[in-house]
Amino acid sequence: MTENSSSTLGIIGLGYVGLPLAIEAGQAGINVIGFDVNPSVVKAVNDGDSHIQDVLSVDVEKLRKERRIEATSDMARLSECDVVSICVPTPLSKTRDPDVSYILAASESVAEGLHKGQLIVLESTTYPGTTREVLLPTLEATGLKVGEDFNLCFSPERVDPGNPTWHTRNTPKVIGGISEECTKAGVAFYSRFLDTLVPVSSSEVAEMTKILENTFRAVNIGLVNETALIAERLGVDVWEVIEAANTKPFGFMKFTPGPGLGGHCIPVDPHYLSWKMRTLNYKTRFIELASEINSEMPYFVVDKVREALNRKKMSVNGAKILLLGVAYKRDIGDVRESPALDVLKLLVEDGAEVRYHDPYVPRLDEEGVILDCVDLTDEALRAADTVVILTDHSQFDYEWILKHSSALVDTRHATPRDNVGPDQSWIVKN
Ligand code: SAJ
Repeated sequence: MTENSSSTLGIIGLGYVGLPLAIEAGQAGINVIGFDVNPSVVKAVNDGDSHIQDVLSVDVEKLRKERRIEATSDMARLSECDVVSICVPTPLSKTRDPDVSYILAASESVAEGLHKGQLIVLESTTYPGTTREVLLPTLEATGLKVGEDFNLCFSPERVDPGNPTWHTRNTPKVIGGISEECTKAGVAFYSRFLDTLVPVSSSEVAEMTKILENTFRAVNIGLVNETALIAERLGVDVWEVIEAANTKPFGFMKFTPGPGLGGHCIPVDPHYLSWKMRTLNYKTRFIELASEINSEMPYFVVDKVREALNRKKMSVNGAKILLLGVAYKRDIGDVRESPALDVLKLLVEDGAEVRYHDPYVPRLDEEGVILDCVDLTDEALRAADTVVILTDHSQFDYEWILKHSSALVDTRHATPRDNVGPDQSWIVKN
């Protein structure tokens, strides 16, 4: 089933993981049916439009015209697919526990249409054991047997939104099955349109690989944020320290401090492992500590704003503050878990009049924050009692921003500065 070119790939979830995967498979001559519960996403794909920043509409339209790709909300059509890739969100619940409801819903839909010869692959980041403990029972409840009637694997997505170099096709793809037969089927299929496959011995190894990758980032970002808090107290410029450490040609990997940890992966995924280990009576100390420090950074930024205003004999209450960048990282428009939202809420709570400009975010409507983007003009900069750089978008003219701001807090070391004195580590002008 995975050998002939007529095979059909079903992708559940046409987000920043599912849509790029659909394009790569379609361009390799595989027929793709995209499944999404969001009618506007389904319509966009069927109109030949892309709703994902890293995917060009022209690529969607070309595949649509070639009848290589279509989208639907009708999950019954999963039975038409030889391979199904599940790319649904894995958020945290309100109590910071894994919310695998999307994975459950998807696996139930897959089970309804499960038939002999199908390959099912879970790509959503989750705790080790999910594929075997959650998906497998749901699928085998149909009476079909894994490894004989169908194959089941885990293969973590490794999409880095906005990355100009690494894309779905050229990023090595780890894949681990419930059995060796499953892994072989997964490798055979994905090798048809991805450059490098990395088979591992089980779905748990593949699940754990992804969690390690993202925990590695969360912990190192936590380390560098704590280094910033330490440097502050020692009167040392943390950015100078990091640049100097980064000259070490081996054994060091540069991370930079910032306003906090954003995105729907790094702040979230490690907590899937924490939760799993709590059920096994083990405390994942590095994950908890990193989360504690990373969550402290928005408060640190607000303290810097307060300090900048204080130097002008002003209080936060009543101050006009302009935030530059609200996306969780540069050159994208995603605001999920963005620390900018925490900074904004804290400043508003203290009575500040907050406005924002972000070229990628025309309107903020997230976590109870509703604001329209203001134009970035020299008047807007001058009108602010303090300007705060929260996201270092490449298109900002930092010299011009520095020139027209009466006070400037830079949380990303984006503005050119002549001296690297510790008092300029964060407040670069006031
Ligand atoms: N951040 C820092 N300091 C750093 C690096 C990042 O404060 O040195 C912040 C960012 O500003 C952002 C957050 O951490 O708010 C996450 O940044 P990220 O660069 O990890 O970006 P994500 O979450 O979009 O994508 C990551 C992928 N990024 C990289 O590998 C560079 C990758 O780990 C995963 O493929 C992806 O999460 C995922 O989907 O799991």
